Amino acid sequence: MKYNIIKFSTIDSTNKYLKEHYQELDEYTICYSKIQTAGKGRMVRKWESNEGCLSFSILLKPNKDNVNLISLVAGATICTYLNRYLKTSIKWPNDIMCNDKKICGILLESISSNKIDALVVGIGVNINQTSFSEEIKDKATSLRIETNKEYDLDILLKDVLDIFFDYYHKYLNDNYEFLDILRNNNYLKDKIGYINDKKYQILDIDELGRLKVIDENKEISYIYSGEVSLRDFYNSLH
Ligand code: BT5
Repeated sequence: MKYNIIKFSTIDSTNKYLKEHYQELDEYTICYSKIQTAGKGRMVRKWESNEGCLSFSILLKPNKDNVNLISLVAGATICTYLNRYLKTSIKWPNDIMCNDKKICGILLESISSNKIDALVVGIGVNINQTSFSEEIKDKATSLRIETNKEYDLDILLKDVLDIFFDYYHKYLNDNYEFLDILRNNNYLKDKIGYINDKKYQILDIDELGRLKVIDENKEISYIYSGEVSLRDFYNSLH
């Protein structure tokens, strides 16, 4: 698989860079930076990306519907990779968890006029950090904290990209093998969570990548996108 990596030592955000330059860049360009000074999370949230975080973004120009699934492709990729070293699971739709702490976050952004012109998949994986800011220190972890080892980020990036492009090309050919990874490593399974402030029990992830949930009246729904709050679960941990 041919791709091109543009490497920075410091940048504001690798997602922002690809969004600004997508017209002159080839599909499968990767933007990778040692440090991001303004790493983005979803909505207006921030992603802390000091040295030791593997922060990169992938430029895609797919000609396909259902592109939301690409963030699940990215989640399955990181879970597959990290599970070589430790047990991680996917908090649908795009957080990777280890010991009830977040080890990776994913941000899928699209650039569109009439149709989708390009997609940027941003991935931040905590690898060599030994500490986090006060704000997230109780809910973040890194591969190094969990395994007591240090890792070479350049080698790691290549291994992760190999897995990503394997799942991605299968997805382009309608092979949704990556969904098995999500189902078999489903952090939310059987937990009680809130979606838009409504309480559900989480059942599974279906063949379209949707979250299957059941409410207190035993009514089943399928959630396409959104966020699950596990506030009762986390309160019970502390
Ligand atoms: C995400 O947002 O988890 C998406 C993160 C995507 C980051 C990548 S890095 C490469 C690319 N370039 C970018 O600018 N972004 C992408 P969200 O689900 O909204 O989670 C954000 C929340 O996670 C924050 O409000 C914090 O609570 C927490 N958080 C921030 N930094 C963290 C870190 N390093 N580790 C664990 N949790 C963190």
